[in-house]
Amino acid sequence: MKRSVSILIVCLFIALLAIGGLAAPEASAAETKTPVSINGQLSIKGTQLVNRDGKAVQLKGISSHGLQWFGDFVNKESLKWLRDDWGITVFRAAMYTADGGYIDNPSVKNKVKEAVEAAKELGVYVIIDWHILNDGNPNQNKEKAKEFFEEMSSLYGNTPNVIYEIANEPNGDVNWKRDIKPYAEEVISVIRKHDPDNLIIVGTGTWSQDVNDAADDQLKDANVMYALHFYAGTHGQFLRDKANYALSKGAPIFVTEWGTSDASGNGGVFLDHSREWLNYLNSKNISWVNWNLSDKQESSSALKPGASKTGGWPLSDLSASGTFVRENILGTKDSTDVTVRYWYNAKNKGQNYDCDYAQIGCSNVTHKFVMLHKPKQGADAYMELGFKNGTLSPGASTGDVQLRLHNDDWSNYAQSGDYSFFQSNTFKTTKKITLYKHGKLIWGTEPK
Ligand code: DCB
Repeated sequence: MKRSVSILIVCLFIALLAIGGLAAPEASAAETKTPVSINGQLSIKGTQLVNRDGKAVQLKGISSHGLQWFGDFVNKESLKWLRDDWGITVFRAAMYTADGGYIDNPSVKNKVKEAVEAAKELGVYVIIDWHILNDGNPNQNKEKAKEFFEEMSSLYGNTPNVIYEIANEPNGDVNWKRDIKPYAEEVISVIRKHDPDNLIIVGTGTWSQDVNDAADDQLKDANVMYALHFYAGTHGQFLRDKANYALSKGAPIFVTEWGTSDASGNGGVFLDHSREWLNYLNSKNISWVNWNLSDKQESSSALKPGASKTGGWPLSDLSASGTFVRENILGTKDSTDVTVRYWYNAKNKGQNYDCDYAQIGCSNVTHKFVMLHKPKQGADAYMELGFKNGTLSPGASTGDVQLRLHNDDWSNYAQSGDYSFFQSNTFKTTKKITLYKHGKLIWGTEPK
């Protein structure tokens, strides 16, 4: 008897290689090749972020939650894990100013320094975020901001890793021309005394949605970008229209914060809307940072409550948001080398493969059989599929792939005990068929 195997791969992970996608460190050369060693000093060309060679780069990463509450998740170990297992190229240290943050508790600044030191050692970019929120007018604590950025730029002015974000989300009765721009000019001039070239990102009105206002009245500095923030459950096409307008006026945009949730940080998650946004950002090569790295019980948090504070997270410790964000950081590193494993018992018999039908064409599906030296639960072998000549956009599907396997001697399989086997006439999502990117597990659970 032959066995039939049908696999439909809905692939969130594999996006087209965006022009100028950021090269990722290779595992074998992790000591020497890092996002910063590859790209060096960043700057702006037109509206595009570019590396030291003038090549377009798109940074992707995650933000801390408020450091005064969830600072424990920010350390060298967690950042290393995020670099190596998630593929982040940028990390954001969100230092709230109000709500028990820096103004009342200046020592939270030490967490920022710890994050920057870790980022330097690990070769990732790091955003120092002056996280105004309830204090919606940045002028409220302008002198404190100048003092803070004076110190940061003195310390890190010649470190290419550092990016300054000088006003997270102006909101309330604030206006670009009257309030935000004059504030930015003062803070920028303080930073530029010590740091001539690192990026400075300036928040915009309405919780950093009014990039159109900034675009109409831009700052003079050559390496300034404007913050655009969105929450997928709340903000849609109207906000992408504002972004398009800003770009058309030559204003560079950096999404230093976005969430899969609604604008409260909770609700949802809204993954279809998130996908629409990420497709848009990727199409424009706009860098992005997701909110947030914490285990808070709210949907925008990447980790489930109680997750480790020092990385090492198994996929089962990631929330729906964290899973989605990791996949979208990893998946767009590049478009090649996706493999799938079907785990089963071959009992040392020679294995044969036939492809009956694949929507993408059987000739584009490759296979190999791998016998395990040490059998696992429900598997002494796996069949690995690979794919040729194609890419999948996030959310796209390979379509149906129908295969048959048979033993050399045509004997029966006892397939009910096989790890990846499930009895079903229709497609179902299974975590027991595993998916890999460059040999690294990105979906499912391997047998023990
Ligand atoms: C921004 C803030 C960020 C906030 C998220 C989600 O605020 F920059 O600090 O994070 O977006 O609201 C949330 C945390 C919660 C925490 C709360 C207060 O996830 O755990 O309790 O901050 O510290 C936005 C963004 C957009 C809009 C409103 C806010 N909006 N907001 O479009 O209306 O009011 O915080």
